[in-house]
Amino acid sequence: MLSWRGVIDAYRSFLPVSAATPVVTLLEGNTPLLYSKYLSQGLGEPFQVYLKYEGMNPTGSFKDRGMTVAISKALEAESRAVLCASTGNTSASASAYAAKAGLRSLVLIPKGAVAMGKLSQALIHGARVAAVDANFDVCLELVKALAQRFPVTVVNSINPFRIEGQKTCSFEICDVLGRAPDFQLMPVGNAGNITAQWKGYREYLRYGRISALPVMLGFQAKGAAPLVLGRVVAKPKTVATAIRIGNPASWQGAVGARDESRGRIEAVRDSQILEAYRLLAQHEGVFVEPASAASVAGLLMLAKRRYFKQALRKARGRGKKREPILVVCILTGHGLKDPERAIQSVRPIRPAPADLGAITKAVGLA
Ligand code: AN7
Repeated sequence: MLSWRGVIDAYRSFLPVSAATPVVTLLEGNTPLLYSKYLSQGLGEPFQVYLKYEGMNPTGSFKDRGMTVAISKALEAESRAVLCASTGNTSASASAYAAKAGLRSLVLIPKGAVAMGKLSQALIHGARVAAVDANFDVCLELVKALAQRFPVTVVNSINPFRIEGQKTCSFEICDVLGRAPDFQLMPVGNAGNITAQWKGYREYLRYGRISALPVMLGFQAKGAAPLVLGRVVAKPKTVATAIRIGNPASWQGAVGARDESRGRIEAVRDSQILEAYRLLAQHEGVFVEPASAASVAGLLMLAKRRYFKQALRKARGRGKKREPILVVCILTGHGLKDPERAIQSVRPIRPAPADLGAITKAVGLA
């Protein structure tokens, strides 16, 4: 088998690159698509649930797919510095790819609201990080203002090359399944990813790689759900810091994906997010960050409301054959990004003296 050489190499004909583009890659993409027996059994026949584990990308999140394209194009354009606002993962990815490309990386983060793992990545990759006394949405406005005054390349998803790269996630899903899933579930924050993946599916349809499109189901945290409410949220709140965003940049893209696919964007409570977070770790052996668990929280919520049964009945009514119903949940980021949250989310560790009786009790054997 030929070795994997990153998403630009794998999907070059779908991406805005030429022979002149210097490819900056950390061999992102080609992430696992895991079959979940537990979640499949929960939905029942003929549903099959798969988990697209994007935390397995080089910097631990899906952002790397967009960043390889954005940084390669920045280098091609002879940019010297890249700039982003971030709830963490974008800054981690931008800083790593900028380091590889020899570009400076400048980062604005909302002070006190970025998980430690992500912050450590931006810092160790050499970014100049400003912790701003404001939320993500304000940071993104400041980034736009800086970019008007200085010759820096913005690598937030308002940079169209980010969207182009991120659509490769849907390509991979189709390539592995042999068709598009019937339903795709994903967290939504700044809404670049749902915009990108919907674009990917539509392109695969246009080029005849698939013959039908998925229903797109996006999930925001209840305290940060502007797309569900239909209005900007001034003070977004959620334990899922990655998606603590009140005014998504790709608002129209998300609404387009929802409406064109006859999907939904719904809100899940923090308690549902944390329940799905533990479930994935304890039943699937998959450690994700809280924001990523929103897709599985959404799956469980919609299943409880019998949403999938209704959709199935409608599909069958349209005369579809008796074949499996494929459901894909995107797990956007790795759990190691936010180890503090993991430790707070389970039973505390038991201290014990080095004594056989005491440790027998401590590990629950007596
Ligand atoms: C793990 O890093 O916005 O809806 O600045 O890190 O495309 O924004 C991160 C977002 C989901 C939401 N899951 O994706 C940032 C940032 C994880 C994330 C999202 C993010 P979008």
